[in-house]
Amino acid sequence: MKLVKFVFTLVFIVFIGCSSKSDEVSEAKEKIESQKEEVEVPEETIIGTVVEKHGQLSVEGNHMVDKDRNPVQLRGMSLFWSQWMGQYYTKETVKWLKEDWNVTIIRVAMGVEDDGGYLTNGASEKAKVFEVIDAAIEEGIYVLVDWHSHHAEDYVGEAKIFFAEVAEKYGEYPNLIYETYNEPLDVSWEGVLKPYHEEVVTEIRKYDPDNIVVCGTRNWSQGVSEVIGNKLNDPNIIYTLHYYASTHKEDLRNAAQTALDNDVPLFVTEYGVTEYTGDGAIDITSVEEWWTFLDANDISWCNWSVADKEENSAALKPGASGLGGWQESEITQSGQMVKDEMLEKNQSFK
Ligand code: IDC
Repeated sequence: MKLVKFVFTLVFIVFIGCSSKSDEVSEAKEKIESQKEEVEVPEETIIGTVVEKHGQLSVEGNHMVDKDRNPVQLRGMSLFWSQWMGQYYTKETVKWLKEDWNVTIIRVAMGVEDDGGYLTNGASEKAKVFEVIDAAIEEGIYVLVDWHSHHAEDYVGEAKIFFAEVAEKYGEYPNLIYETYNEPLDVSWEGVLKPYHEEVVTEIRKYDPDNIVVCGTRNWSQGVSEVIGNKLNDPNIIYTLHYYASTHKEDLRNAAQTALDNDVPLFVTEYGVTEYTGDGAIDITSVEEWWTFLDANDISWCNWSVADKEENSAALKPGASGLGGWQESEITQSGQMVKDEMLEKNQSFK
């Protein structure tokens, strides 16, 4: 709307400038009023990008807020492990997901210790991840940079080098959100995870003072209760909650609610509509219960995953192109449910 107002002000000034007579001025005013009708933007479509609208994100209490300090909820897709599904780490996929699926955020999952990941193939994996970050900035969506590890405390040096490089290269863009550890196993928050995150956050903050960092919690990022009264000492940290709807239900939501009630902000950086294996049944009722809970608490989410693997959490059927353009026949049940949810609930940015 600001843009529209600005355009009319300009037109108005030009008219005033051309005429010194008051009747001409009032004629001009009438003309402006009549033109206003024609270019009014429909309420449901926002001109610009989601990042132009919300800008710099930060944390207030248990909420992620935008540049105007209003709570903001992002909904988007997670890419699959970078080393195993690199064909979707493209600018075309990012553009298609934004334009056709309404994503407001994309997650890159940098494989670390598993075969072919960052520890053995740093240069090629970084190139894929940077291509997606560049595309997200170009498209004006948020991008979550995930260190997709289950043992990151064993490689803290590598995590620091990687995140320092990302922060130095991209930290000035409000699009960036860091996820320092996808899913720790059964290791102590106090003794291992919190110190790990502190070390990595200190590196990030050397180059990027303010973008949000999301920190993984014990037991596949479900141990959010442990963070209560034991948060990191940085104002812009959110804590990770992961679930797979057919496996995890009310108990985990209750734990999440208790964390929120104790001022622990949460971000669902990954969830699936299937069982925790990434395959198995889709429990539609549970999927809906989770979405209702997340909406009620303005919790942002990314769905696992943009992949064409033969498993039920994959959004695409085998062979779907890495250049986007997917027809309905190439989208799985999971992909279609999640796409419909975003088309219904995310604002449309054109
Ligand atoms: C799964 C993939 C599966 C792959 C496996 C390897 O879906 O194809 O064989 O990784 O470990 C997570 C993880 C995510 C898992 C996913 C499903 O973050 O990497 O992907 N999941 O098991 N946490 C809970 C479930």
